[in-house]
Amino acid sequence: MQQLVEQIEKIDFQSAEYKDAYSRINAIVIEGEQEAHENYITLADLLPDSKDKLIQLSKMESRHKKGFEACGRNLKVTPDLEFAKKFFSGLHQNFQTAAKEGKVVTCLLIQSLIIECFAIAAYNIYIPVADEFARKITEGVVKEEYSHLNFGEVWLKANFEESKKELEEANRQNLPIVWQMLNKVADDARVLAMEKEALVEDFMIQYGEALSNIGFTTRDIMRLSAYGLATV
Ligand code: PL3
Ligand code: FE2
Ligand code: FE2
Repeated sequence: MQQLVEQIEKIDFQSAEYKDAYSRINAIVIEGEQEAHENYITLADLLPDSKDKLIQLSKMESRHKKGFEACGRNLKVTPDLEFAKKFFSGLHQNFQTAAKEGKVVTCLLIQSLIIECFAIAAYNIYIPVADEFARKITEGVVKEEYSHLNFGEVWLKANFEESKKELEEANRQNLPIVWQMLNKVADDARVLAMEKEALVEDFMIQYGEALSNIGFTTRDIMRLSAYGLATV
């Protein structure tokens, strides 16, 4: 704790180094919220029974995006959106392909499990080292992300047996992309006083819990949640 306090006191939110790293991380988060917004609209078409709920989630995502845009403006940082688009291209492409094929389970795994767990892990680690303005925004956002994760968990739990095989496959295809994304952001995250190890740990906890809530056994969870991690 004392270490964390000292670390936070040392952060200079206006240094050139901080602002440079923030221009990419802020863009990643803005782009992530935008992708999430679009993905929930697509999911609303794929799951007409949950349409209203999913449209509601997509609206929350645009609010999150606006919140993080304000965080960048507050620090006088211009987000590098081109970088962020590339950063998300792997998951973006896989989500689009799955949606075209009507693979709802894959779409839910990518958005409601992987992306939401990634966001929850990142936001939880960011909150204690954020500037005051961004901390308040991020605290509000992360609470809502749990409800998005919950939507995926509830649906996949209710359809567990018939989804299991597709979940395994989608996990195998998409989890290694998350580890690559973490690697790409690790240096910039460290400048913001966020450690890669903490991000990996928090992600594994969130994702493991989600898989457990859906109905996977501990043995399955160990295998699924670490898939591709050894290559990082
Ligand atoms: C879904 O609601 C939102 C998706 C956002 C994904 C964000 C991933 C963030 C990874 C970058 C790690 C540093 C985070 C810093 C937090 C401001
Ligand atoms: Fe969000
Ligand atoms: Fe979300």
